[in-house]
Amino acid sequence: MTQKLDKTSFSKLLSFVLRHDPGSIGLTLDRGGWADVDDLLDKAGHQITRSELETVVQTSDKQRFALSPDGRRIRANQGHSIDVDLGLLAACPPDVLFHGTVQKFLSAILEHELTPQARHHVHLSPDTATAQSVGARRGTPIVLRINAKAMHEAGYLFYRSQNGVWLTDHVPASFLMPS
Ligand code: HQG
Repeated sequence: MTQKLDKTSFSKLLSFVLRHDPGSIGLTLDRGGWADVDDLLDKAGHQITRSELETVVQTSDKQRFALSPDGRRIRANQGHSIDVDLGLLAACPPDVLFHGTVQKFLSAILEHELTPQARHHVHLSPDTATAQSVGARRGTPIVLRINAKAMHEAGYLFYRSQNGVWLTDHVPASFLMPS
């Protein structure tokens, strides 16, 4: 009998497979990071139905996933460590963006820069509340303020993912603003 997964567990499985390791279930993504939905459901062992998958996509608190307009393909909106090209266009960021982190990373960040670590980009939030919750995943959150306007004017590129996360390659410490 096929084992069923609750929606949170399936969302975590989806994040892992679509962002980090599609090969773990024998799935292949195209260059844009898209997977065939039927293939995904099949390779995930039919632990979830198509309509449950659609509910996971629609109700994901951070809108982590997108279905193609015809509903036949799915991809993660951001957060990848594998090499995909989301086709995002550079955009003009708000004047200030925020990054949630924790104390143990602070000295490395302040001495050097914010770096993407395992992901493609540094993830920046448009508001402090979101940055707080990002940092809180790791402990007591520290919210850094980034002078995105100055970075943009200096030629740094910014991208806005489909779910409203701002992405950039790195943030030199000189663009961090006092909070
Ligand atoms: C830190 C979640 C040492 C950085 C969230 C962060 C977000 C450094 C960690 C999304 C550093 C990387 C991304 C440096 C940065 N030295 N540490 N030079 N530069 N760091 O998870 O931004 O739920 O890759 O501060 O909500 O925490 O997955 O990035 O603490 O939107 O959809 O290195 O992931 O979304 O951690 O989170 P991450 P993040 P999902």
